[in-house]
Amino acid sequence: MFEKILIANRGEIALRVICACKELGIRTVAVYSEADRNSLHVRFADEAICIGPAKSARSYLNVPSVISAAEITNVNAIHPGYGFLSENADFAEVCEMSGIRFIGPKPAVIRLMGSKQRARSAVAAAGIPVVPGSQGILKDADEAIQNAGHIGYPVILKAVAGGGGRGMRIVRSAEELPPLFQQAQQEAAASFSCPDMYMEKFIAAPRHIEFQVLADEYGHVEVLGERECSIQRRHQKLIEEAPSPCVTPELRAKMCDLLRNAMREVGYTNAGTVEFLMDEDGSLYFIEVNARVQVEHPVTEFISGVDMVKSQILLAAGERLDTCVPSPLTLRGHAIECRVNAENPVTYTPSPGRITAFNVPGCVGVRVDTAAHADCVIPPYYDSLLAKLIAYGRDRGEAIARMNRALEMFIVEGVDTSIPLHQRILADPDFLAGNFTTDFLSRFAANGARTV
Ligand code: MV4
Repeated sequence: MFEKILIANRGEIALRVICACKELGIRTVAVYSEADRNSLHVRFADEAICIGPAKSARSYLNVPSVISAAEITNVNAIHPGYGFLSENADFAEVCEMSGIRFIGPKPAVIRLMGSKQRARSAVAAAGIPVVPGSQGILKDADEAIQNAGHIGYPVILKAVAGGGGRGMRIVRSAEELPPLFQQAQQEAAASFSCPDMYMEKFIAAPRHIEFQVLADEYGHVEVLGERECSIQRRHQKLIEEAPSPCVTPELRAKMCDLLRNAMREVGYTNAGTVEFLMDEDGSLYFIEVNARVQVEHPVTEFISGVDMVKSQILLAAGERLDTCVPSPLTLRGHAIECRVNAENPVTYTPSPGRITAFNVPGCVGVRVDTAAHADCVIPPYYDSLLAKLIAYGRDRGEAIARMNRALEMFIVEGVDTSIPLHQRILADPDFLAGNFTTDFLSRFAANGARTV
């Protein structure tokens, strides 16, 4: 087992990884930017090293700085958390070349999943249903028009290196394709230094459902069920739950079976998430794989009883899957996560600043993952996630009741937060009925329900 791990991240996820290390008896090294000098991850790690100025490009994203910190402190492994360097195949490769285990999939698999087009063909070849679309990279607008003719409009152009919705364009006819193709290419080149495009049939108002995978290095794969992530805006999730209210036990069993085989075939190891869109008929179509632990992993931890971050560490150290996941695996109850952001509730713009009062709710079935505390400062340089509030119950109703109670007892003063928005969503009849798609929040806002 590893003796010492460096955590290449900040905020709540850095604390989450420190917790897992402490329980495994592993010593920890925190890295921090000049803006995070007084953060809790610095306080709770056994050692801490400053890796640069506030801007993440010069600190948390700076590969030489992170690797130097790892070498100076002589760690055995690096946990990248989510965001930052977590899906950077080059970084994972540099770690391995420096004799430091990267806690995640192998560099070649991270690279495969980073190309949305290659990932799509790999999982399709392994038996996973994908959205009907183009094969390979689209050479130019003419080739795109040809493909769209076969697929049928509307189609969606996507950046091969994409993610987060950038470099995407919906196309409704051949006439409007050439300018949209050019725009999408330009955006992709600017955002990802790669202009390559592919195309899929556009699924209008889908649900976003993702399956959690854990795999060891000996061909064992387990799927810890799915999460429902349709409550989002501008590609930022706001509420996630497990299980999804619209996945039947039969569909879940079928998908888990398909995914166990497919992920073994592509050589996937460690933790990963396979994202699907569900159309109005209830069919699931693969869109991409996230080769990291996700923000919303606690809802899966609640229903599975599996500590996913501990599992990541054990699997990276070469342990077998059965040391992490009980066999047979049982999924039980229902969990919901509200992402409490430091943001203006009307404009959704970040609301950094000093927290003057802070009360964290608790009681049965409630978990709060946060690095914030009274009198701490939320810096403007990073994402606006202030806390993750997660509630568990025997069923969805009990989880929602506990979440409502916890939101009421969550006091944050000094910065604006999304707590009031969460309270309104949790009172919405469509949300309560489990009746929503990825456009729920934009409709919610348009209905005037957002006025504070
Ligand atoms: C789609 C789609 C409709 N049809 N693909 C957005 C981000 C990227 N990860 C995939 N995305 C989408 N791909 C097809 N073929 C609609 C979206 C999409 C979306 C997906 C998941 C969650 C929220 C979304 C919001 C807008 C668009």
